[in-house]
Amino acid sequence: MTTTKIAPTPAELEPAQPEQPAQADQVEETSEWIEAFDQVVVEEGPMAGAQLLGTLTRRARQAGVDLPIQLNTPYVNTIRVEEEEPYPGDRLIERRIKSLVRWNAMAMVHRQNKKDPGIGGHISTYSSLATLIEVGFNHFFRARYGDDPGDFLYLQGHAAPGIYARAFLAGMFPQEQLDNFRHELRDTPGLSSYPHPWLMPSFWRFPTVSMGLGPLNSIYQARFMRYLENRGLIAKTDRKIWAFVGDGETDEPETLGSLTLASREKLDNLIFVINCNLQRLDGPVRGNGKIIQELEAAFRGAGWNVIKVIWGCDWDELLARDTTGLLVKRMEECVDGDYQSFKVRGGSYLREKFFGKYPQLRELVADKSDEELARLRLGGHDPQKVYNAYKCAVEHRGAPTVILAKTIKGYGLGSAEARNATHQEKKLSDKDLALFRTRFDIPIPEQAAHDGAPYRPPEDSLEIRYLNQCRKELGGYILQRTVPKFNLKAPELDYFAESLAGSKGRAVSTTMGYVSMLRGLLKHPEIGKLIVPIVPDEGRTFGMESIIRQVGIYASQGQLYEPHDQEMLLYYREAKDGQILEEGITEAGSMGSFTAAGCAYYNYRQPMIPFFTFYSMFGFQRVGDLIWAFADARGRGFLFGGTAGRTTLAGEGLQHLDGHSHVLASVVPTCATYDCAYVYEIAVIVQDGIRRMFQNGEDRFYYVTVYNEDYPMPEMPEGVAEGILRGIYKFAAAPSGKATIQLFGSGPILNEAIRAQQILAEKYKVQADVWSVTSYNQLRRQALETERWNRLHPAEKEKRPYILEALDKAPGPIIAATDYMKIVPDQLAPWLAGRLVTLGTDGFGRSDNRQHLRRHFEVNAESIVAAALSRLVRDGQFDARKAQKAFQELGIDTERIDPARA
Ligand SMILES: Cc1ncc(C[n+]2csc(CCOP(=O)(O)OP(=O)(O)O)c2C)c(N)n1
Ligand SMILES: [Mg+2]
Repeated sequence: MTTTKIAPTPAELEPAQPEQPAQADQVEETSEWIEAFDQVVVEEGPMAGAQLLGTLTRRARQAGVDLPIQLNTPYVNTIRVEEEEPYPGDRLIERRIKSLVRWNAMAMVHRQNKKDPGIGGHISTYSSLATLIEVGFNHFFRARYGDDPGDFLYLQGHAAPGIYARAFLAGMFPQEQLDNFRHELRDTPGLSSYPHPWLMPSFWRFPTVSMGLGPLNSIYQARFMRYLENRGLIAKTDRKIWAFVGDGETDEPETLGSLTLASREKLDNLIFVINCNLQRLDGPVRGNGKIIQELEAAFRGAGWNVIKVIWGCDWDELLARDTTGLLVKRMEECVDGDYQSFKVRGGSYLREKFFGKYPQLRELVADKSDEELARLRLGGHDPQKVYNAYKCAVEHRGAPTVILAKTIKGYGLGSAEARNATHQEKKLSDKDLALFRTRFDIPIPEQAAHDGAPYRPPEDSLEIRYLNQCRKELGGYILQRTVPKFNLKAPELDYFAESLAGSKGRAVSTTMGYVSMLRGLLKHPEIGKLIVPIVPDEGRTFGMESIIRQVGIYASQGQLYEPHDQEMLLYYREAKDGQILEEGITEAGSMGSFTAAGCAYYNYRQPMIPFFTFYSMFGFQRVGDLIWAFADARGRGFLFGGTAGRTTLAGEGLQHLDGHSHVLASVVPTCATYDCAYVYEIAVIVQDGIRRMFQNGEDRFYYVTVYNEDYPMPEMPEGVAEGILRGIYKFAAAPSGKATIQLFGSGPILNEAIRAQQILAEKYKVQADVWSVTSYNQLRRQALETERWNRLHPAEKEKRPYILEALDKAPGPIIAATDYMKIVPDQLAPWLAGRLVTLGTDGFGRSDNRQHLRRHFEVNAESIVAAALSRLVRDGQFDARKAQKAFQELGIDTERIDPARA
């Protein structure tokens, strides 16, 4: 049997030189080995070839041969031409549709910038992405699986114009809306710059424009889909998550940081498509290397199925005709910076610099004109190649797939094509517009082309009918966000009776109280199964062992080992239908799960109630952008910041003591923030939160801080529920009933305020009321709202903000003490003019115990008393010398360094 040739052997490439016999022998020997190998592959198939190599590799390692780990394949397409299937669609019509989408996407940005210079937008990203998107829309992206919404699309944010242009062709937007791209605040609806569910709630589902968040969230989404399936909450379907990612975007640690989760969990419902146009904003992604090869190694190393789509069909013929192997060699020699120059400088340059390096290659293209060379198509622009890659990806089982598709940034944009500055192009010159119109056959008059007029063929045109028919076959138009009506009823407050009853004198922490409340919620007959507890390797820190035992940790493979602590009551239980998502040490990944769960009500039409509990210092500070995107996505759920406070977490120090997460949380418009002193406060907030988010369907979420200081939890006093929710209630009136001063406290510092109340009364005959302020932020928001109304309605009776309503006639100065920065209470300064004195924990944390930390930061009872007396002195209500004496009694060092600077 004769062997079919796979590629030339070294002997053929480098004929033996008679003067170097040793080297010649080697070349000869290598060629024999290769021929033998080829024979195995041809006669027994590729699997046999792989096995043989595997055996040889093991043998070599045993023999001490130091083999480099090889994660790269040659710089050619992964799918061989012989394996390709013919394209199932009508290429001509699809090209027409794609051209129209291209035109409208470009024209939308061009026109808007002509009309409103500087309004911005991007044209070069979508132009590189068009084929990758169009093949998907026409043949792959499923809109529905039975009653469930279909595939999920995470799209490169700045490719939005192309997505809008397609929606326009599909008849989803009228032309006026297209005319209002980046003009959202006009009389008629506009289009947001990027994918923002908050701004376009019936269109976008996944905010992606902050680079890296889309890929990360898509991985955790794919995992969460499996979680819901394995827990029997949704049907198992063949649904896919498609994440379109920029090659520059892969520089973000979030993009590549969780790849191994996807392979470990065998997420074959996940497909990454990386648009390798070799450029980012400023210039080449890897001018001196090859981003596709780098990513191939990274993804293969992480266990992904990698499909490279580098060369279009035009190159197949060249590769087939090249019997020297020099073409692949040349492809591998060139770096991305070269490839960019080949594109920018055109056909003759390509001939000289690429093919011209070897006479055999120059000869290979001798029959082609420079124009033909310039047009040799890349894989990512070739529907045939893209279709086959998608097909393989969709059919691949047991691992996620990444498609690395080589494209050209600014494809078709004339002089902007592939140039370093292309990312920032907003307008085309008249010449380029004319070229574009001709190249893509846009049937509009020249003047209209110069103005960037949109074009949509008639409804009964071939193009529109084809486009709609494809979508119909795939279940309908996919870019829609709809929110079903749910029949979910929040548990009544009675359900939380245990949390409301107090601890009967036992010293417990709010964290313990919260965890036991969560345990109760998990047992609730209706909503228990909807709760998704998420922890980033801090379960024990928060005392969650009992929950681990109760509902188990989600593990897609179940528990394959016998846990060493199996005999113990609270053993480490992993289960296929486990409910807890124990994410390991990744707050970002946990946010990915929180986002998937918090948006499940529309993505899966199955409301889920996530409780993500984390070290408060590693929340907003570390993953603030993911939280911002969660808000954009209209996510619902509870963030619990544990080990909170700058003085309550003893011993840990500067990087752990959180005195500012409430400042950071306050910036997110849909985040209601609460700093709780007692467990009943948490219960009231959680009960109401479930009611508002999941029963009433409000787009909001919660940030609640809980602490690890143990103290007795009081029973909930009568009539305080509304105050807890709105942000303030009187906790303890002055002993005499007639206060001259008000003390505000939050979290564990409320106890310091209570102690201060006693000291003031007993030692200095000053009567104070004590208030628990659960949320300065909520109070401020309500006050701002009231103030705005007053401002806009000067003729109407002025309304009073809730903070003033709540204080009513409570007299005297207010000393507000918090375990957070002073800016937190200071949010209320505009309404408490002249009355507010704030004590907070500005400055870096220290390692010490609570007593010393509170003295250092001046938030202990003694400091509160001192602040109260000092203020009374200034108001002429207390004798200055007595105050000074009091300072001494209280141990206040008046000359020590300001902790804010210490
Ligand atoms: C976190 C973040 N940093 C910076 C940006 C600004 N930005 C928008 S697009 C872009 C370049 C994107 O390059 P690439 O991912 O390769 O996408 P391409 O446009 O080339 O397809 C940058 C830096 C951003 N959107 N998000
Ligand atoms: Mg790029």
